[in-house]
Amino acid sequence: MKRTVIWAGVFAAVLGAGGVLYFSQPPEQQAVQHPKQATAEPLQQQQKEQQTAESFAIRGVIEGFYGAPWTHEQRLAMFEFMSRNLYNTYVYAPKDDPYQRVDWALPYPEQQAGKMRELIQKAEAGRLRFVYSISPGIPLALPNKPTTTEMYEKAILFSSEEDRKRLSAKIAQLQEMGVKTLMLSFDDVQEELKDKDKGIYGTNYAEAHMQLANNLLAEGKKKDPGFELWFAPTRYWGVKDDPYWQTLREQLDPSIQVIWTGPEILSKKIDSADADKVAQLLGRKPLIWDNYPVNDFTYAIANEPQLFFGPLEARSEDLHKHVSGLLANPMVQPESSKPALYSISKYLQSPAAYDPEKAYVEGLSQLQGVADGGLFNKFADYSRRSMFEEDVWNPKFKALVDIEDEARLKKEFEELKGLRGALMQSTTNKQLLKEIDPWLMKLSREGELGLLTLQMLAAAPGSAERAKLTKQTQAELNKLKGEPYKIGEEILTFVDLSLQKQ
Ligand code: LTM
Repeated sequence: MKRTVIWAGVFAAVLGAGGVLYFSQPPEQQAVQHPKQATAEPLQQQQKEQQTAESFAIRGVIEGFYGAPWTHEQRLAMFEFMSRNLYNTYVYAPKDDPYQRVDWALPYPEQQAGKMRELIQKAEAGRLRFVYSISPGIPLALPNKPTTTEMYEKAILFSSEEDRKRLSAKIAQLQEMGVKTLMLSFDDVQEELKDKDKGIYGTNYAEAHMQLANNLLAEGKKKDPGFELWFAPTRYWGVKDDPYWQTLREQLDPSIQVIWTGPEILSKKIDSADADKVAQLLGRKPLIWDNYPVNDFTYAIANEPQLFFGPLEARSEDLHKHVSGLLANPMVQPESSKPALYSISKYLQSPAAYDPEKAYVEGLSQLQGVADGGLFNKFADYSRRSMFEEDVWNPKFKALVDIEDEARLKKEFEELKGLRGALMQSTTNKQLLKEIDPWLMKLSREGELGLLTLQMLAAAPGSAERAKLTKQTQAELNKLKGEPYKIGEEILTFVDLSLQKQ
């Protein structure tokens, strides 16, 4: 299979922790149990208590994006958020942390090991299973990041005893730090082996992957019988069989969880029928790696950075019965990810009762340090475009345009113009403000452009005034269209349409 780089096709239960618990109450009363104070009970036992027949068994967040990894403090804040919202799994997989990818063979120096230990302890105290992902393959080249000779040389040589020992030593260090579940990740690695390995495995790199995974599972279990291995295959999307999947289902130990991103890498829709087909092909229920609300590709591929505030959509309401769980890959911006992650937590707790719009509104209201929710919602309402709805308009704005309510449009644009200043004054969540600032600036300028457009429309057709304002509006529109941060596209479309009314 030939694959063009990146995030491959973009261009182109457990019942894990011990099984689902069925309660005797009717489903509507089967609310997922809220976390108690950490107790001496083992984590798996505590997690079982939060499980119902109506929820996904694994409810996770995977820090799996390209770009600056979250800081230690951001992760701790995310753990609190996750525990509050009944997630039970966090996967450490930042693509740009060298220790988990390019420098997989290097042990953590003592200071970083200390931080990692703290992270693992805090996760467990919050009833979160901590999963560490390690990715020793040859990284795939990205549009802005070629695979260098150094990266190639550092990648694992599967047939080298020395390399296998270095990997085992790294995993032993992780186990000593408290890692009980390891994810061996071969997503976004090259689909070929180093020359020396080719002599042993030929071109069947899948076989090399499976053997390594099975050996690591056996080794890990020797140290800790409770050790689990998860696996990110090189072919991690789609619903059709493929030689890699064939090797996987024939050779990979059946206890190993295998991740799948759905029919696509960025899947607009994930349904139970597809999950069933994939379960057959993988020889086990897949563990969904859901690429929402991740936004790394908006930087690297589209070069139009975008924030995704909208709720999760288009996942089947009985999907929890067909997969082992779901891990959401968030945005580079941790605070801004929380509204979408809130919606995902609602879906994971009770997919049949999930209401995206309700979850969207609630998710925004849960943001900490936002004194004026109305102002923030105004911002978020212009950040609703995503793979789910690529051309959707903010419905409140659309209503004003449809009824041609000039006075209210003017008010809206005035509010947008002043939005940045108003939010800066009323919001104490500085991290959130810092994250959204480039988009906030653009939206405020779109507000100004909206006002200019109304002025233009008010000038008499054919007049010199109208001609002057038209020129100014067009120039400002071109400028804003040329700027990378993407928000409020519907305003730009409105301006475009207004210019055509000459
Ligand atoms: O999705 C997977 C398994 N791998 C990568 C992610 O690391 C990346 O964040 C997303 C979105 O760009 N796409 C991938 O292919």
